[in-house]
Amino acid sequence: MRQTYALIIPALNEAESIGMLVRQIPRGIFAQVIVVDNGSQDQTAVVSTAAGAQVVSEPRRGYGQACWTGIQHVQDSVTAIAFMDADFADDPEDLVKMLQRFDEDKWDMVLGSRVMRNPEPGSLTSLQRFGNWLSTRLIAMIWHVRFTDLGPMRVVRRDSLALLDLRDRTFGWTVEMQARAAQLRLRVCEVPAHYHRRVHGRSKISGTVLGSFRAGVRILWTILRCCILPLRP
Ligand SMILES: Nc1nc2c(ncn2[C@@H]2O[C@H](COP(=O)(O)OP(=O)(O)O)[C@@H](O)[C@H]2O)c(=O)[nH]1
Ligand SMILES: [Mg+2]
Repeated sequence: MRQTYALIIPALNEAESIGMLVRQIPRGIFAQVIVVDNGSQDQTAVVSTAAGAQVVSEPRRGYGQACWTGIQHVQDSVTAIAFMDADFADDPEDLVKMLQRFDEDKWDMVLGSRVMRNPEPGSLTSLQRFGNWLSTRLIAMIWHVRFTDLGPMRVVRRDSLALLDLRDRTFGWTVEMQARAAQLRLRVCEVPAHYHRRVHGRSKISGTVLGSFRAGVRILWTILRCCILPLRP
C-alpha cells in the first residue's frame, strides 16, 4: 500500500535551527509537516510558519506531550507518522531513506539508529551511550527484541501507533514506543542514521547532568512500567 506520511517535530526554543531544518525536508514526501511548539519563549513558532510548517501550540510541557498533541492534528488521510527532533542533530536525508524502507510495506515501525554508523564526535555523550546500551539490553532481556538505539527519528504506521497506547508524556516517549512494540511483536527495523552535534541553541536534556539524570530515570521507569502493566486489550 502506498503510504501517506505526516512528520511531527516537537520543539522547545529552537528558533535558531528549526527554520533551516524545515526547509531541508524534501518537498512532496509529507502530506503534513507539523512543528509542535511546546511553550517556546523564542521565535520558534514564527520561524517554523515562515519555513512552511504547520505550527501547533501545546503549552503543557513535555516531549511526549508535544508528540501526542501533534498526532491529534494529523489529517485522516495519513497512514504513517514520522518523528524528528527540532535541533537539526538528525539528517533529513536519512528520513527519506527511512520512508523508502517503510514503503517496502514490510514494517510497522522503522527507527533511525545513531549508533549503527559513527555519530559525529561530541553528538552523543558517554552517558547517552551508556543509557542507550542499558535500556536496549533491558528490552532484549525482557522481550527478546534487539534495538541499538532510542533515537528520536522514527516512522510508525498510524494503526500500530494506536495499538501501543502510549502513556508517557515526557522523555519516556521513545522508549515506551519501542518497549510496547517489542511486547506486541510489531515488525520493526533499524536504519543507520547520521547524528550531529547541535550547532545552535542549547541542549535541554543530555547537555546537563541533571537533564540526563532525569531522562535516564524516566526511561528506566518507563521500561519497568511496560513490564509490569500489560497493554489494555
Ligand atoms: N516538546 C518538548 N520538546 C523538548 C523539550 N525539551 C527538549 N525538547 C525538544 O526535544 C529535542 C531534543 O532535545 P535536546 O535539547 O536537543 O536534547 P539533546 O538531544 O539530549 O541535547 C529538541 O527538538 C528539543 O527542542 C520539552 O520539554 N518539550
Ligand atoms: Mg538534541
